[in-house]
Amino acid sequence: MKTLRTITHRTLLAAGLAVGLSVAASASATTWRGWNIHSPGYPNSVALKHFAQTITKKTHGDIQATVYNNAVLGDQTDAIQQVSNGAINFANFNMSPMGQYVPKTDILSLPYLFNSVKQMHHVMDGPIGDQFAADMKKKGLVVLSWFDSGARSFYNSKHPITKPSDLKGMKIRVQDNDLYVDMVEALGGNATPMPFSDVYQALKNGVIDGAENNYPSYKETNHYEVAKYYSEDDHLIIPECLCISKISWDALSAKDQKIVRQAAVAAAKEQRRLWAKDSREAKKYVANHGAKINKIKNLKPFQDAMKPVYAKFYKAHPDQKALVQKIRNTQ
Ligand code: GTR
Repeated sequence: MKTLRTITHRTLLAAGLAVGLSVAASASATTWRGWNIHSPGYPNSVALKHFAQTITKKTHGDIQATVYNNAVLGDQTDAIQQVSNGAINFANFNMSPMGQYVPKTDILSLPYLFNSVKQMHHVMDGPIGDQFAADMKKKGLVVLSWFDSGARSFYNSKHPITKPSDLKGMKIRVQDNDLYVDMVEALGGNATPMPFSDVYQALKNGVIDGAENNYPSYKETNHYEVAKYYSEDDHLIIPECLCISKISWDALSAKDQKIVRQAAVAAAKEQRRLWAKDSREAKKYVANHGAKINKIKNLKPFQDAMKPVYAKFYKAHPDQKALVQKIRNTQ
């Protein structure tokens, strides 16, 4: 859970960074701060760094863009608001917590919505993705491109999961979105929403029994050390966005908007390429360092268990049923 100390610490740090930067930048240059949850070397971090460097280079230093890694500017939910209100200029966000801020994107957090990563890309790179971007723009976030984040599965410190009842009674960390609470409860577990950076300690201290994520994050966070059973149920294939604050975007000339957009498209291309490689390598790495991986062959019981999650979602958003169908029909 987010403590007051964490918020105060991060807010002060963010303010300090902002002051330091405005002193360092030349009088006429615009300083841009970018939020990133990951550590240097992670596929997203590498692509974001090149995005920032390209902008600085191609605007001949008129925009001095810098990425702040490891969520030092705040946790993801805070950062979404900060980009929206212009306190942070750009960011790479996972679409999971976005649903709380832009409800029309919540549909992306429905378990087993997509049947493959490839299909997710087709959807997000087409008119449906454009519609999500339009909804986000109304909330102050301009989507420039879509990143990959593979498929997420459950992992825990107790035993392998092969059927939904194996999750019974387990305390599972989820991201900040009510749909994930419904999802874990539908499987018989207890969902505990908490920021990404707190999960390792919580697993280590036994405050939670498990969490869920993709291989690159499972490796990056060292969660495999304290929750070694990784069971591939692929319950969530969720995209990520590279976005810029609408306030920053509107302040740009048409020429600079073109530079920024092109840099973002190139960043997504690079991120997806690095992602595919890193996912394979991360899986091998964790397996060689003690993780016990099992692929769940029969996903039907997991998919069937999600029926109440969908029913509740449709009750709250009857208009979204057609969109679910449209997404599923996009191959
Ligand atoms: C990662 C994702 C992060 C964050 C994290 C989490 O896979 O890239 O943006 O959403 O998962 O679980 O909090």
